[in-house]
Amino acid sequence: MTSTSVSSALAPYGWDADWADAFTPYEAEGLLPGRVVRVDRGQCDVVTADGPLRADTAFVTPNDPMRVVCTGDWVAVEPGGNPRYVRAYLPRRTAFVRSTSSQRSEGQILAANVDHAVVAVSLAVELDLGRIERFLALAWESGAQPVVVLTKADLVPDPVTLAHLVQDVETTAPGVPVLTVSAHLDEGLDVLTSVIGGGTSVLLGQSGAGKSTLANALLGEDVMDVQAIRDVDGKGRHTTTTRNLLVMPAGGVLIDTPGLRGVGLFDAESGVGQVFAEIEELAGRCRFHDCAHTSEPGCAVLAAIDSGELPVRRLESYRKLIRENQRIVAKTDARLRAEIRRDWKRRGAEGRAAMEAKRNGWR
Ligand SMILES: Nc1nc2c(ncn2[C@@H]2O[C@H](COP(=O)(O)OP(=O)(O)OP(=O)(O)O)[C@@H](O)[C@H]2O)c(=O)[nH]1
Ligand SMILES: [Mg+2]
Ligand SMILES: [Zn+2]
Repeated sequence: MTSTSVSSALAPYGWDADWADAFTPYEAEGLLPGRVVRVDRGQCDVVTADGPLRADTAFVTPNDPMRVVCTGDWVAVEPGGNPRYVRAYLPRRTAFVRSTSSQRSEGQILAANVDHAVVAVSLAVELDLGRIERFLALAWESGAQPVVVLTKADLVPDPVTLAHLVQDVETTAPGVPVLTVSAHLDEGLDVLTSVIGGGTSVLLGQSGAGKSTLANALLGEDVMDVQAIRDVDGKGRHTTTTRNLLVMPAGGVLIDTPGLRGVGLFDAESGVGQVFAEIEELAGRCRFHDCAHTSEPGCAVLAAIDSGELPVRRLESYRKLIRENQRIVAKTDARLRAEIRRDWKRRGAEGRAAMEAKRNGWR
């Protein structure tokens, strides 16, 4: 297998010169490069230039939830063997991590090497701005560019109502594009197609938000399972159970994920800061640099609340997420956190600059 045929086979999956560079030492060992399209219980499906194959992850997953190979990872796989093992994964550029619901707060990596974190929010149910903020904090923290997609727009036929909902989400998500789509009416899909056309995107959101329906609509064929939910109560049934990575016909790669009931923050301080960028900006103008924005004189945050510029809900939500994050950080082993972040933190900043440039292009 020559490197040219490897790159032409894997380019649609996002393989580029930097990945090829990172892979060089493994190539010398005769290992195959591939991208993980699905993981389940110690096994993963990997797409390689030789075609799809199944490999065992025991070799790279030593009982540590943070070192688990996940969908989107680029890996070095043994060319044969039964079982065939994944021998290493390449340093991640980005990773979407949440804390697990367990009492011992551990991180769980949901997707790796993602450029756009697409948060799907159903318009069939009342908007939960706090939940959107939570998803966005993790999305920013991942190093990917967040995008909010309001799904099932056909259920809000009144354009004025729809515009208000979009505006509510926009004020909740500074710096984040907010799109509306209807998979059923085939509306808004073209804009989303162009957003996800470059790089890898992950679809995140609650069960029943319409992620798989959207993935199918973008793909133009029914690959992901979709299940009718009980009317419009928004309670999905967790139809998608494993993450799946799909190559889109117009370019780009899309990872569908199973709906998340809760997304706990995991060491997401800078992500929280980005979600509440306007509050952090205001805080910079408070008279005291350690202002707690409670009753201090010269507090720019309180002034913005008084003038109606900043909703009280936003400030409360900001405080809540900051506190939650501090609790998680206090409970988690510092070495482990450092390890998780090491790989993609620096690259995330570079990636964001590039994506910002691109975003300005299509907006
Ligand atoms: N009215 C309307 N319903 C939609 C639309 N897109 C999806 N739905 C419905 O929403 C329900 C859930 O859709 P899914 O695509 O399975 O949701 P999901 O986010 O993948 O759910 P999980 O896999 O459980 O996380 C299904 O009944 C879909 O038919 C849409 O554009 N309009
Ligand atoms: Mg699904
Ligand atoms: Zn203040």
